Amino acid sequence: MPSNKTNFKEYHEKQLHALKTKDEQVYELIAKEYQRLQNTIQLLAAENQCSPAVLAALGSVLQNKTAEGFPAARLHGGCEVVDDVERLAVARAKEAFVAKYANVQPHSGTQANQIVITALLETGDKILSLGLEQGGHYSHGSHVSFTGKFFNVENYYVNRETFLLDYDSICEKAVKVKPKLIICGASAYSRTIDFKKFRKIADEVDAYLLADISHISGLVIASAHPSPVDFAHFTTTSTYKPGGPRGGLILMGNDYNRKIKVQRKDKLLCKQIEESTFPGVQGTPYLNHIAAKAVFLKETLTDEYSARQFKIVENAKRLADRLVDLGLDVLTKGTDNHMILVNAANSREGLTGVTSQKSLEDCGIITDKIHLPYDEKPSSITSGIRLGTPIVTKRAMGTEEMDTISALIDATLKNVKIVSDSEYKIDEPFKQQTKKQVKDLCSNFPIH
Ligand code: DSN
Repeated sequence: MPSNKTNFKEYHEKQLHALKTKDEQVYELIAKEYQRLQNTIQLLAAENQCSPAVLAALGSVLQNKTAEGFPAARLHGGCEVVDDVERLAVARAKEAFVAKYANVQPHSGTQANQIVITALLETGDKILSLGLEQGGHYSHGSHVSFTGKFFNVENYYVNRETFLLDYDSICEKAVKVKPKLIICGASAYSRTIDFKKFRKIADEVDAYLLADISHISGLVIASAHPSPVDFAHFTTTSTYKPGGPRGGLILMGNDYNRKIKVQRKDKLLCKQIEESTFPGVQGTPYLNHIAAKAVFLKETLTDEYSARQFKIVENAKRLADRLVDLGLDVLTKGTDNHMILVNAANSREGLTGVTSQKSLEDCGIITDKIHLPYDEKPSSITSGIRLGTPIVTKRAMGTEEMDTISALIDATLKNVKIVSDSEYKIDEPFKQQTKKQVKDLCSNFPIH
């Protein structure tokens, strides 16, 4: 291992060289993915681009350290450096989210949820959450996830006409179900979530409240969306969606000192969360990811990051407005966050989510098909597509580019020749011409 700064730099330069010389196949695939990103318009609401500094921390020697436990309470020796790394990440997470407690160890957003849920609930306890088909998430209670398998899950729904959360009906459902845990936060909801109302509902039925803000956590850091941290007992997020490394966080605000009864003894909730993390759900934390989270969280404290979060919302609003003007059926007619939900099936006779996603991808525009609330199509087909603006905004695209992108989407969806719910054809000259327009646009806004 190098012993001074010059050697340390050389050590990292050698990493890329080693990959190229030792495994050209993987090196070439990574290079190919880089080109794909540069030459296509990424509109995935659940994706972002982290900085080279975050990538450097991910690719560092910290990946090799085994350090089960928490700082100053590890099962392994040689942890003095990684203890400092983890303490730094915790301090920055607390600063970024204005939280009183932060746990930076979850390997993902799903594991952050798993840690909280298993810290609070016994098998068979009741959870009330937004169903996956309504815009929720697998880890909020889907029957195919651990939540649905081990807990008794009931769902609340968005309003059938407005597609908005209806807090009165959620409250009614909570009173009826009496859950031990209510989960709020969504993977497909484009309007502001009222976390204060959710807490009021949770208090009314004496339930814990978990706010999973994975999709909007960057906006929350910048105050471009209200924060749940002091309303929810627990706030969780994945760290890649707001622009950091893969991983998760658990945050606590006003309730961090609250106690829970475990085997008839009072225990601090945050202590219970730590035991649920290790040894409850995970083994050794990924120290390279924790270092990368620290680097990312420092970035979130800059004016540049904060301004970008507001621009993400501005771009999403513009894109949604233009799509509405062009005659597409945008759910709720717009957005308050980074996300736009389009009912493709309502926009053009015969179109489905999957044919929309695939035909757009053929032309270099990357989106997700999405099961919309009350969607009657199967989940492999769907009626909708979900768009998001974090990456195009990171590339410094703005209003003019949102107008260009909406026109390209509209033209592509009009050009598709529908064969069936899952099959379509698209004119080759149209495809080549659109791909070129996309590539030209992207070349003016490279990913750094
Ligand atoms: N994969 C994310 C999404 O698509 O929203 C959720 O984890």
